[in-house]
Amino acid sequence: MSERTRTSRQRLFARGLALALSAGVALASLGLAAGAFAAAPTLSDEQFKDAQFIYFDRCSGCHGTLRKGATGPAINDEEMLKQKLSKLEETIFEGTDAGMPGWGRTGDLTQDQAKLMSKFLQLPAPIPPEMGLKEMKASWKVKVPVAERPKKQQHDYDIDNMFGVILRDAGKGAFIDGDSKELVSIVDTGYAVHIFRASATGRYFYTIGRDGKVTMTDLYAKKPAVVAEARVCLDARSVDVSKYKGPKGDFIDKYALVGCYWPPQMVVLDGQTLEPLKVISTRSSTYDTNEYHPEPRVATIVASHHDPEWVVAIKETGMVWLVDYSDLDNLSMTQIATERFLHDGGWDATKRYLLIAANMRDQIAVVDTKEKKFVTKFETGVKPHPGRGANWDDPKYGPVSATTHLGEGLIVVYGSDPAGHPEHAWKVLREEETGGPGLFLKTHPNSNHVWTDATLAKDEGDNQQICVFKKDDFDAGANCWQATDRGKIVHFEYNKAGDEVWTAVWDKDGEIIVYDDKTLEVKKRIKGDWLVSPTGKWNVYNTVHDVY
Ligand code: DHE
Repeated sequence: MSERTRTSRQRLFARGLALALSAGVALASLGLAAGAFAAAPTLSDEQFKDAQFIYFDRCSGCHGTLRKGATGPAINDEEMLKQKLSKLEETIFEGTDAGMPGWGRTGDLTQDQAKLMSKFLQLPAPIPPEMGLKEMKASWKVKVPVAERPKKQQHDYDIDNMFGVILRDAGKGAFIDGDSKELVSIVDTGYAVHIFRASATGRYFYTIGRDGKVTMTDLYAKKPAVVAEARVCLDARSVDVSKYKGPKGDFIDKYALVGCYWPPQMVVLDGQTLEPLKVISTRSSTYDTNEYHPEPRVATIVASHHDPEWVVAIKETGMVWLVDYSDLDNLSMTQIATERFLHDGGWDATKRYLLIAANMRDQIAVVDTKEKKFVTKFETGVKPHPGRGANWDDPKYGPVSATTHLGEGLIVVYGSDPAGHPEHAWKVLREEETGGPGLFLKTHPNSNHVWTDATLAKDEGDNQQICVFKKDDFDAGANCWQATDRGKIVHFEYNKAGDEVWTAVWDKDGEIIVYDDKTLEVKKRIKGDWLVSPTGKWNVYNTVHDVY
């Protein structure tokens, strides 16, 4: 196919998508004309539409909407055409040792779907439409106006110890009372909802769906319910709020920020109503080669407690942007060069340093948000993935932080106290094996334990393990056990007191297992037909105060 033909074909895709968007159709359900071209496979419109949905659902998170690569490698259609379809199909079905899930092995794709995807990848990536304030506002709904919301909480639950739990495949969120473990309410969120974040007062819980739908739930209501929602991206993973108190508390619960994967931009919303207020494009150049990147996606967002700022990781360009929200009309921003392929991260114990994984570079990057400067970066292991991370006082090294890894079963502990322990700061101090390649780790200042999962371990059984390390005897290695005989174990959260740990059995008939953090005994197994594919879970107090 000539370059000219390709360009006009892509323009055609874009036009088709834009038209569909104006009709209010979701990205994932858009039907695109699938023309054939020399040497490339042919797909019917229906097949192309199905493949496009599967790509959005399973592949774009790692490989990018435009297939430019990030956590997974770039997928160039010309390169794909050089490969045998049967080989591509096998990779999609079986996965790779580099950490790509085998979508057939996990039961998410059939053999026919893997075959379909192998053909889809030999076609050029369709370019989805843009999205501006006009489209966002068309989707914006205030279900309970601010004036009609209760002045005080309408129930006796301790809001600080409530948990928001993702019901991923149901596109819902559950609110559970941390004391009684009683289900308080279930709300509709976005498709394949990704994370929850609490507002600065803890009154509201915000969710972001993979389809870019953001919702806010009022925990003061007798039965917590969504009070506002909007769709501000076509693909998204992150949301956070304004946490800076300031001299007059001006910014508390004032704004929310959604980070989009597509279009590559972030959106500031009113924190009380979710009215979309401002779009900030992330299209820019890579930190090192200074080349234009068409799809720099927003990964982690962390809200500063000491400045009116969001700390935003721009994945593909390797930049951390400190976005000052004190004057949206005269927006100022500090753009800090770190490392490419930024993914997830959080604060050190003092909430001064952002510790963020550049996962395809096997590094953790450190940003000083007080001095507003890059500090350093260092290698940890194959694809670090800390979630928000874990911070504690090590008896030998002082304040440390840690990460797990997507590519190997390894926990790495490094110094994170440059003021008190400069000799250990940003140096790898401890390395211990976990149960297998994992996604998350968690601890709490009141606990002697650090919990890790092994969600990405290839073999069933291995991915059902939990491993726990003792802070006062880390060298002893992990105490690991198989916590379930179905699904996968994923993600941990402590209760407010720091004496209980909640984890999820991630499958269709999910379960939350609540452990006594001291004895490691099961305290409660929360079950119910409503508990569909639980993944992340957040305690209100710990999320407001960034306790991890
Ligand atoms: Fe996540 C955090 C992106 C797959 C559950 N995930 C994040 C963040 C990003 C991200 C950028 C950080 C948000 C922040 O802190 O502001 N996640 C992605 C992907 O791109 C990826 C690799 C593939 C995709 O297509 O989505 C991906 N994530 C997953 C999963 O498969 C998980 C286990 C279940 C799911 O929802 O699909 C999953 N991600 C989570 C959770 C967090 C998260 C629970 C928040 C951790 C926390 O403790 O706050």
